[in-house]
Amino acid sequence: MPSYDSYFLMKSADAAEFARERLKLFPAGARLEHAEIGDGNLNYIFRVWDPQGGRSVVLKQAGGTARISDQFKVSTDRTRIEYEALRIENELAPGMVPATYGYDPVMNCCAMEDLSDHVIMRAGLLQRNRYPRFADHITTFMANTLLLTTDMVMDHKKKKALVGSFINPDLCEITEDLVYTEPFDDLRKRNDPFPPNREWLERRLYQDEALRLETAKLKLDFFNNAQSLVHGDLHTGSIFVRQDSTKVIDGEFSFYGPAGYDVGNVIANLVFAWANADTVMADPAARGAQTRWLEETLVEVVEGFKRKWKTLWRERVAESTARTPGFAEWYLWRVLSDSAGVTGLELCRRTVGIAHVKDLTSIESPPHRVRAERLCIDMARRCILERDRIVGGDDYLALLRWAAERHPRPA
Ligand code: SR1
Ligand code: MG
Repeated sequence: MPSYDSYFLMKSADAAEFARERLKLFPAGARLEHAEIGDGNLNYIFRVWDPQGGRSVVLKQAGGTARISDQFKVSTDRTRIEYEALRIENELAPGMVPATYGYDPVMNCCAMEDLSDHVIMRAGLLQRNRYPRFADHITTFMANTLLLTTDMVMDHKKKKALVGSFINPDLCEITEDLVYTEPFDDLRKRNDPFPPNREWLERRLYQDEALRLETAKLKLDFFNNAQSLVHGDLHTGSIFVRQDSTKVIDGEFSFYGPAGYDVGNVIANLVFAWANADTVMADPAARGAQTRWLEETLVEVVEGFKRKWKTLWRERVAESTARTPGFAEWYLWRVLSDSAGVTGLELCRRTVGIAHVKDLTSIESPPHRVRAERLCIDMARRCILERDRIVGGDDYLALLRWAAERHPRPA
């Protein structure tokens, strides 16, 4: 039996024993079942359950390189960061993240609630499910975690201490490279465009100097703007859903950064779901119902976020200078502009870069995938270039409709 006194990458049997013997999550002698269930880019995820007692837990362990590629050397400290972020998020937005059961700094492993009764939102959307509570839940999560961790609300020294404990250089570097740099300059030659779109993407992304200038400005903001404790990877693969429940997972990218980073990720991933549904669904009535729900959700994500942000601002902001007339409006406008910019960045990087989304890659017919990708990219470009004017849900809807019309569905 391993002692768990020095780090090694566990198999699922080790994880079961670790949960029982080290974390004491099961009675001594419990006969546990176990499986490795991870399919993400970075970590190893184990489900451990006790068929007799009925309890089940999930363990997440970090390895020294990413699962997607050994090129990414990533500090195992990310598990501590995720664990601490989960505890803060559970305080600020109760019930919107899995409960935590323990963290072990030697094995770089944390234990949390098993959410097997939920599905990953991206998969659920690709099965054409709809989640009526999602917009309400995710806007509560974002408004609460993003505004309540700023200097506008927090004691400034406590906030600075949090900034320090969430310094996350390796994971930020992944984002700086994959989101802010390589979609617009394939300097490491690791982009992975869909071949029929390769030249079109090169012209649209690598050869447009005005676009590249704006992405450089956005990257500066990501480097420097320690505004809020952001989740840092809030796409639909990081969200578990049920009809009545939403749970945000996978917080290892958390750090103090621009609040708009999370909002833009949610918006962009709803656009991917829309592009898939509008391109792939053959039956007009079913397609209309799915795309309408996605449009309403997108609008409500933006408008609900603004509404909840403004309410919280009135109730919770303590910084005296924030009461200066015009400041509250200016501050929210900056967050919305960043959100629009990040929406564009996320749409670009998931299309051209190494870390794709199934919404696009699962489209089997080449002309259909070409169409879905092009509409995402044309919308993305305007989100980046015109971000200061994109302030409401209807602005996104207008851009989505404009891009879809430019690229009609293939017959
Ligand atoms: C090397 S990790 C690639 C991507 O997977 C994660 O989920 C993040 O989105 C990251 O950019
Ligand atoms: Mg993830």
